[in-house]
Amino acid sequence: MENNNITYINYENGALSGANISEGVTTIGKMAGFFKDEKARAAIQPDTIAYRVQIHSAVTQADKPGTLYYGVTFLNPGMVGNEYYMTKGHFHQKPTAEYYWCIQGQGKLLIMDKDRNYEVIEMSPGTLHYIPEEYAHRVVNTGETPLIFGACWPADAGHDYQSIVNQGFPIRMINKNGKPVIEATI
Ligand code: PAN
Ligand code: ZN
Repeated sequence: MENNNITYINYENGALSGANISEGVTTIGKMAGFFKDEKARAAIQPDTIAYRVQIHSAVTQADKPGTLYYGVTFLNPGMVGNEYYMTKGHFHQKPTAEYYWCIQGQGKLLIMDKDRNYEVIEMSPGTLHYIPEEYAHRVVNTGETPLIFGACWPADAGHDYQSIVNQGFPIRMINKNGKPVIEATI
């Protein structure tokens, strides 16, 4: 029996239910400028869901230092041209670290510092990732099933998407002969 004040985590698929949950949806239509092949992106039905994020918030004031958010992202499998579905990616406005952990699926975590030094890190069920402060982070689903990952970050971090729109990441994950390969961004 569910108690109204309790939040539950489904340990199979990461889904949250119960109290204090909100959900955000990012469609392919909202991702103009993020993929290499903008023509291919624009040709996809704009309400096609790239990913959903459930957020648990017990925070009454979002910019209060010391508070936390907990989120779970459900990143669908799919391609835009030959590029895998991915999250937009962002820097935190305040230099704050974040934990990611993979619950289901297969993919890559891309991180990049201000000097555009980057790393490509394997994500598979059970992998835990500490994203240092001042590193942009993006997740790419290179598998054929949803990539589901949890996250926990300071509620006052803020999200800077504009730097990513302007400069992108130095690399992209491309499907070449059925395998994910790293391609340098020109
Ligand atoms: C995550 C991300 C989530 C969606 O909760 O916000 O995976 O990715 P984008 O925000 O890049 O669209 C997180 O990193 N929070 O800080
Ligand atoms: Zn973040």
